[in-house]
Amino acid sequence: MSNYEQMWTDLSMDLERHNAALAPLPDMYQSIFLSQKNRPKAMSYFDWFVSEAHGQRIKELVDHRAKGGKVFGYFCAYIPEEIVIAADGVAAGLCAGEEISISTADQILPRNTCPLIKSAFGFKLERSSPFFQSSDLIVGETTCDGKKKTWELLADYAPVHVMELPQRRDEKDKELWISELFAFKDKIEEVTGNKVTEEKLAEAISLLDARRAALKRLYDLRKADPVPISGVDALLAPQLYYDDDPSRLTTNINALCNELEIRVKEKVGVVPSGTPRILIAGCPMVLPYWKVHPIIENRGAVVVCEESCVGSRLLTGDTIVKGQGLEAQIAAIAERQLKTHCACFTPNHERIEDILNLCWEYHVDGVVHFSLAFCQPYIMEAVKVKKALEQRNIPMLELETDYGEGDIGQITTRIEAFLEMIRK
Ligand code: BJ8
Repeated sequence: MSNYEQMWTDLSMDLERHNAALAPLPDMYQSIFLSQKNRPKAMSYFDWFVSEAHGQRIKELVDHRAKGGKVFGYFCAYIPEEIVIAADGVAAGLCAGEEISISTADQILPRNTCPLIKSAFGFKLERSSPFFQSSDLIVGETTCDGKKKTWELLADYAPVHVMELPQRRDEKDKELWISELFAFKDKIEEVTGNKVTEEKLAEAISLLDARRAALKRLYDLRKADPVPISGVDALLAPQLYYDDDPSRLTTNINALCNELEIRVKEKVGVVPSGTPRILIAGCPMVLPYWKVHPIIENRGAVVVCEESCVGSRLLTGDTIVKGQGLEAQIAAIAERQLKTHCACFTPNHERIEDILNLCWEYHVDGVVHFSLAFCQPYIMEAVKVKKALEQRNIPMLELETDYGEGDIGQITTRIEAFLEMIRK
């Protein structure tokens, strides 16, 4: 990584803070990922990407900008990457998954703010994220209250564009979202100086449909018993979704799936058939947040699916364009996106149905509902999720946690008790 110090300096980064953020990762990666037995060979690409996320990937963004291209930093599955790509821009998921920057954010943000928001805000404040430092524009959205108010504060430190995401899914809400997509297109055209044409948008739509299809293939393979890949390895694919080059990631997810298909055919699993199968539902686990999966998987269970925006909520299918022109394309993007059932919507019975379906499709023995601390939408929606699961006799463990290590002992004890109960 030291080869990149000049690049990070040129991005006006605080190298000391950045090095402190990176320092624990190699050991953590070794103990969580590389020490696993029987890993698919194709995971080597994911290992490479994680090791080069702040190196080679940032160099790609720097090179893109040197040629006049623009980079758009974002956090949410609702940000339409298709439009960015159609204007020859790059969308880059911003750093928001580490505890180290939280103390900096705490100097400004209220204590009861979720760690995802605090981590991101702190990274921007202390200039320790190369993704933030490479972004020409940060794209926010009106989802939870914490994010909504953070964009206002963040605008003092970087240019921000906020998309107004409706909180319901009626016709008038869909119209509002379509108008927001058009406003976003105008903004992207203004920043890049490039026109979003029907041809370019069609290309971008098929590029991202292909990436979604590859991820769906991977998730479908996790339905097998025995399951051919550990949950923690599989989690890397949706984590990279926000940061990697879409075409390269699609190729590498498909290469992984080719290998897993052989395993499934030959009934080769990472754990024996009959191992308790866990669905994790709730808040996104953004790179490099790997706190919960290893606790579950080191205790004789396996995570077979994540119902999350770093998981199955990305699997909204193909973008079905009915008709000609940008209007039809943008309406199709909106239609597809609104299948992402975020807890910021109300009512949100669709998400409960999704979770029930996933339990059935993935032959799940128990659900761990994962909420980040102070995330009102997911913490409150857990009440309804639990009730629906109880009616179907599916056990659920409710976890509310943060990015720190302070509660690992307590979480481990609760997960052990939960798995014990499932095994009886
Ligand atoms: S579409 S889930 S990616 S908003 S954890 S910041 S909700 S207080 S992340 Fe999300 Fe888009 Fe929805 Fe998906 Fe707020 Fe909760 Fe924090 Fe959250």
